[in-house]
Amino acid sequence: MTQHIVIDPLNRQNLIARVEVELDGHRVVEARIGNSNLRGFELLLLGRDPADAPWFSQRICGICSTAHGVASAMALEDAYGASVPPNGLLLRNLIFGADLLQNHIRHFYLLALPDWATFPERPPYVPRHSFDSRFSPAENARLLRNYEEAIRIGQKAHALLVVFGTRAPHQQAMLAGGVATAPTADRIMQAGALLSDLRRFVAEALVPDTELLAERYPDYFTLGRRPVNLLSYGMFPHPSRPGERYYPAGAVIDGRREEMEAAEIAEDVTHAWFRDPSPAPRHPARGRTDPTDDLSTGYTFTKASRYRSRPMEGGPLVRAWLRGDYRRGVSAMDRILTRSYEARQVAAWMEEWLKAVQPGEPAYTPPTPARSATGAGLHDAMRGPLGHWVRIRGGRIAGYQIVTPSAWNLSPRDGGNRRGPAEEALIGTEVADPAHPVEIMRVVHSFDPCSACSVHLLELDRTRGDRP
Ligand code: NFE
Ligand code: MG
Repeated sequence: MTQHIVIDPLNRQNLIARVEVELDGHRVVEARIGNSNLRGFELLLLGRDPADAPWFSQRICGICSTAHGVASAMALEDAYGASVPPNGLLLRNLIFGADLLQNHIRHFYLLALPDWATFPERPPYVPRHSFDSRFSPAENARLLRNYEEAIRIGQKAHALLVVFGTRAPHQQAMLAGGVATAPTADRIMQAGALLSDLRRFVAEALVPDTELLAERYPDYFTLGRRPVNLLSYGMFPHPSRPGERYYPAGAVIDGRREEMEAAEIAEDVTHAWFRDPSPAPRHPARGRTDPTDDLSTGYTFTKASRYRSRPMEGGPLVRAWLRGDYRRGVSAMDRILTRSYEARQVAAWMEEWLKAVQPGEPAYTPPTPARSATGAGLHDAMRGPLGHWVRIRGGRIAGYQIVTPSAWNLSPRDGGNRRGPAEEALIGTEVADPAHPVEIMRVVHSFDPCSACSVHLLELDRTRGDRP
């Protein structure tokens, strides 16, 4: 007998995605992830000055906003043939690195840990699912203490971002051509003090707490598995070796590593609420955003992003895999572990970058804007590959397409009826108690899903049955 379960919302932040599964007995045999939020940013950028793109596109999200600042500035640099001085690349890496630490710390403690540890029976922790809590009372108490500390440390990560980024979220310092803040000695010292607090928390709390979780729940190295189809655009440009990134770009197809070919990226709208006269998937440089209010077919506002026609997973596990740092497996626990290891690695690199910054040297080279040009900015965000594609005509934006990590990880089925990565990962999951399907939440949350945080342009009326 099959049973239908809906988890809505599926997240502890931006409550706009839902997951539906079919259980055969206790086993997941079908999964669909839907996103009822229309990301209208691609439309509202049309006709604007290209220099607006980094400011506007960062508003897509309150948690990963800096990633959009980076990708958007890079798309304009590509369009203008502009370069960034080494100081600018270092400051950009530092600003983005601070935001990455903020994301990874908050995800583990605030967004994921309530799926595993026992929290007090009082607000803001209620209501909560009952589940198999396997920590001793002393371990549980330590996790809850670190949860509270993570709130303070997350603020320090934002404070670090602000040193060179000027504000958080939605920093204002990154432009096409570099970073507008001067790397003065006092700013470098201030950043160094904040970074050392963050490094200590990552080393003494985040990493050991994640390893404790992995030790208590080793079955999650089996749950949430999917085919080894992985994608990264790379992350953190090297300040003096052009083209090189600390995390390299690459693709893994059925377990085999290959070069990342941007021409192989395409979006399919067969099961998404968009119109397209052509049934073939489109490369984002030729992408369209034409939403429909006909919800009778499809189940999401997320387009199905594909690489060589395959659903590809992105995120810290993929970056560690491509760098050769970690290849244990592709499961829920591998995703969770590598996210914490990545925080440790990035914090260590940030210390190197901070030492390499040259006070007094420029961090910005003004670009010469082109009246007519196209450009692409491909750089991983915290959760996976992030691409911005811009087309400029008459000095104005004539086309803008964005493909986010969560569009990769939470993508729906495509024209070939192939599921997206998180949907694939859910198939086969054993749910002990269908009234409390915590296993499904743990698997989906291992991707750190985010379906557009801060701006909702569309409000569906649930009373009219507008939900899928
Ligand atoms: Ni709103 Fe994001 C990241 C981007 S995923 S968190 O990482 O880009 O949609
Ligand atoms: Mg898009």
